[in-house]
Amino acid sequence: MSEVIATYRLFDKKSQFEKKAEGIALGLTIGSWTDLPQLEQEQLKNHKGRVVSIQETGRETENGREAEISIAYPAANFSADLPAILVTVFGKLSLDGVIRLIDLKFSDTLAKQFPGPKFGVNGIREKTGAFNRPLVMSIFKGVIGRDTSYLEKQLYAQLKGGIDIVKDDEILFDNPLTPFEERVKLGKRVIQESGKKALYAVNLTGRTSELKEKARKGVEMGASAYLFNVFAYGLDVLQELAEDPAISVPIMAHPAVSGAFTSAPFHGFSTELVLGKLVRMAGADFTLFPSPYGSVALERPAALKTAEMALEQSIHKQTFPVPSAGIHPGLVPVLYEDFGINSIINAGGGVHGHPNGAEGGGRAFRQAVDAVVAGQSLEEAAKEMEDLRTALHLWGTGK
Ligand code: 1AE
Repeated sequence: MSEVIATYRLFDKKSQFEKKAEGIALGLTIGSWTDLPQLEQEQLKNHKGRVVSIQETGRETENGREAEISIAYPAANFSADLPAILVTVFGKLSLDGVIRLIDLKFSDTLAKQFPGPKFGVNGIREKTGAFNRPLVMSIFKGVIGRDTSYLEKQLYAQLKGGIDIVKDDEILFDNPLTPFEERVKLGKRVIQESGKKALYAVNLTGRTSELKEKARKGVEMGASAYLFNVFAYGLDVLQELAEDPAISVPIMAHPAVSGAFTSAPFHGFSTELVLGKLVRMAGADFTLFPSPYGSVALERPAALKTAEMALEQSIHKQTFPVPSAGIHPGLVPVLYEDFGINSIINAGGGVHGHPNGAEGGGRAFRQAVDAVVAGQSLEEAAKEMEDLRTALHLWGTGK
């Protein structure tokens, strides 16, 4: 049967989890807060939610005992889109006390209705020509208030330093000094002139109704990738973009705003569900999320699970995990150990803050990556590599 199984973490002072689970299974499908005498058997059979499992975790909190409960919702109840599914499984329920949605499992027939990434990990490796190592990505910093000549200089420097992918900062919107179209044209020209197989992810911004047309036009003008603030717009907007055959470039999902509904421990959505599983289903080729050790840190288990969900076996292509924020070359060994070869090392300040500029910053990252992949310590590699040595001197090594 086509269905989605939602797993929740919830609490009860009296441990009446069966009653609670049955209440949710009925209340979010054919029931209400009070008995409905007119309910028909046929309705019950085809549309009622089903309690799949109830597991007490043994943890006791001020909210009562903790349990994880799973409920299956028949696909017959909703249209095959994320807005309908999220409202079904966590609509009013998200407002109803201490409860967190930690996972959604989609039956294959339902999952097939979602696009997944157009390119995925393998496609991005093909596009950048970077194999057998984590990729290196950098973020334009200090661009607001500057014009395209600054952007151009910085882009050259980053590519010369060996960066595989450059992205706009998520806070760079369409503006008179660096308009979207100019950034697209400049990116195409500079990448061509550099002779590299790099990508430049331009921030796709503006009103929702204008995004598709803007993205299509950008592709015609030579855009090689897009950054997208998916949580300010909604997952379905990402899906619309990803499904459009004319928007034939990779899309990078930025986590901005997601903390508003993932950060509270007992409410909202789990980080891994949103930043790992759902952005992948909706079509993101990359998912950015805070690493466990940078300036905006995510708890390590959540960061690891996010990467796991982006890469795990599924009918969809893999989404590249991009643990980010406050990353410098000294963190490359721990990033490699935690996230492995199929991940992207991403830095803004850690590239542009390098004393040898963005070019030296890019080189320092590439030197760090080459060292860890070869099983060499950063200290050892730094003896020969000046840019890496400078970076380690400035920011140190480790967490
Ligand atoms: C979690 C996203 C990180 C991001 O977008 C960003 O701009 C990071 O900048 P840095 O590396 O912390 O300077």
